[in-house]
Amino acid sequence: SNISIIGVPMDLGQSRRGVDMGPSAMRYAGAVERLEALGYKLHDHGDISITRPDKYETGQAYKLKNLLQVVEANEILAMIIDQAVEKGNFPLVFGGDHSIAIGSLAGIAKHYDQLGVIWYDAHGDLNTEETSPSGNIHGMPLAVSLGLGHEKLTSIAGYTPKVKSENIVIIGARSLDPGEKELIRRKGIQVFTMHEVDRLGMAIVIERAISYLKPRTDGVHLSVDLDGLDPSEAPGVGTPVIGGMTYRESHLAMEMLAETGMITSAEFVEVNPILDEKNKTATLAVGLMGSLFGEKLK
Ligand code: DIR
Ligand code: MN
Ligand code: MN
Ligand code: MN
Repeated sequence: SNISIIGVPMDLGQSRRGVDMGPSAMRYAGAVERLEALGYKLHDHGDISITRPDKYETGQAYKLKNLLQVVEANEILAMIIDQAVEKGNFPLVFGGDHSIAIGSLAGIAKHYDQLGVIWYDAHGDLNTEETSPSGNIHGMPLAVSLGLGHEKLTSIAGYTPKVKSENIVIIGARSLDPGEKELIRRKGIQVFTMHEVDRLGMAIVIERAISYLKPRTDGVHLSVDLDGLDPSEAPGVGTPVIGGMTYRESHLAMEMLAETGMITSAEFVEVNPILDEKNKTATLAVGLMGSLFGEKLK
């Protein structure tokens, strides 16, 4: 089968520069060769071009940082992904900060009646303009995809919502803002925090995620924020949170998902080579891609 790779070299959805280099760091770490070695045919769409905000612009026009540039990038990404899915390819997106999940889901979700989402992240990314403590759009993509938040974001690709709250599973959360917790409770979103990962073990967490999503979805998008892993193993991220998932737990998760064959698209985001140690985090991400695409099964 075919994989469409799309790089999104954008760091405008958060405040620390450097995640815009994520796609080249993952390519440099051998992503394309790794997947080709597994027998996939790769279509590398290259990186989409990002409009830099005018640095002489006086003040922010919106509370949300770089809103117009983030919207533009996500509209383009959604279009490219839409075409990739149309062709029957597996879309694999290299971020970029996590705000690019807005465009990924916008491009994918129109092809499914019940798209599932697995959100592997230290954070919930469920903030809206009202609840966000930072104004950073990378803390909002899951809320936006549920149809909540700024209209310029929710209307990307011309329809809303992209996903339903009952089709979402969050894994690895350990830093949730008050508004996010409220939304999780109100919508009954399935969350396996680090407490559940510790208590149940990753194998059972993934088994439960699979048995929850399998009967209710017709495709599942996997969104991997590298800050879901512990910063000791994935130091090259903008917003590290202590106490994360290990290298081994993460590989187990990817391998178990590979066995089910239920993942239909994926993205790896928030790799920041400037904060990294010798490209360790991008290399880790590429290893996880190997497991997700069935290295163990070959
Ligand atoms: C925080 C941080 N919840 C915010 N979010 C991050 O700014 O909304 N997401 N780092 O990945
Ligand atoms: Mn995130
Ligand atoms: Mn749909
Ligand atoms: Mn995160």
